[in-house]
Amino acid sequence: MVTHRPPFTIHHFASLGSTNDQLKAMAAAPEFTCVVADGQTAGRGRRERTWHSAPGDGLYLSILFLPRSDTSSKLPLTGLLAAVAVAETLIERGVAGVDIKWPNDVLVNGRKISGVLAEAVSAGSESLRLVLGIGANLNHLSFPPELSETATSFAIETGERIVVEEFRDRLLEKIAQWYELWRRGASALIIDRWSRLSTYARDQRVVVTIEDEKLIGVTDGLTETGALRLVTGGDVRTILAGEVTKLRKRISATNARK
Ligand code: BT5
Repeated sequence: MVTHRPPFTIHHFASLGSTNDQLKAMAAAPEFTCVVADGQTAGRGRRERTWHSAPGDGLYLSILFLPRSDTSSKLPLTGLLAAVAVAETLIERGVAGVDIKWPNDVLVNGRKISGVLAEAVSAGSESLRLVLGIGANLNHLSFPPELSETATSFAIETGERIVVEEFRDRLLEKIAQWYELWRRGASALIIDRWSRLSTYARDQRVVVTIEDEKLIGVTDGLTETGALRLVTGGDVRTILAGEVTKLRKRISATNARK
């Protein structure tokens, strides 16, 4: 079934392996094509991790963007803006305790409710093909044992159910607004909004795991391309990719430099 929600055209499926894979296979799809499935049998996270995709309970959505190829250094900001849009939609629907963990995880009271998988699939001469996949736990009342301590859902947090399409459409409106700002080069606005929504942005003691390396430091904001600045000892490291975990209490990055 195809639904139009300008600028988006949504292709709905009852079940797919992965909405990202389906959209990638639609080679001639125009910008703003979306793929949504009620359930996924092979939902993917980053680095070939799996995304638990219980049928009917969550939003499993992929969006195609065709940004100009000279914007490639700013591509990480599209993941950040997706997380911002998810966080805003949750807050608007009355969810308390919403946070964003760098770069794109949305948490509620410390548990993950949404994740983003951004994949740049090919570089043409003038535009890139970017598939932005978003998974959000909405009406789940429980999770498999391996996620029971770390995952949450809209229903668990609020005690209420939400119509998946209603959440999807509001989220898409917000993504369209933020993407338009991104396209116009308003990176600072996105970073500012992200930083206001995230307790990880500044003065947070964290351990960052990059492959086999572990860095302990204090967060000190994002660069203009969305990388995380980490103060470790006297150095400031720019983290492009890695797993961030909070360590106890917050201290100021200024003190961490001393
Ligand atoms: C992500 O990866 O968080 C990106 C998830 C993107 C899923 C969407 S659904 C639509 C589209 N189609 C796809 O195939 N994927 C996208 P990552 O940061 O690597 O986190 C994955 C980890 O989160 C797993 O290893 C689990 O620990 C945990 N996890 C898996 N499923 C979860 C869920 N439903 N809720 C909370 N945590 C989950």
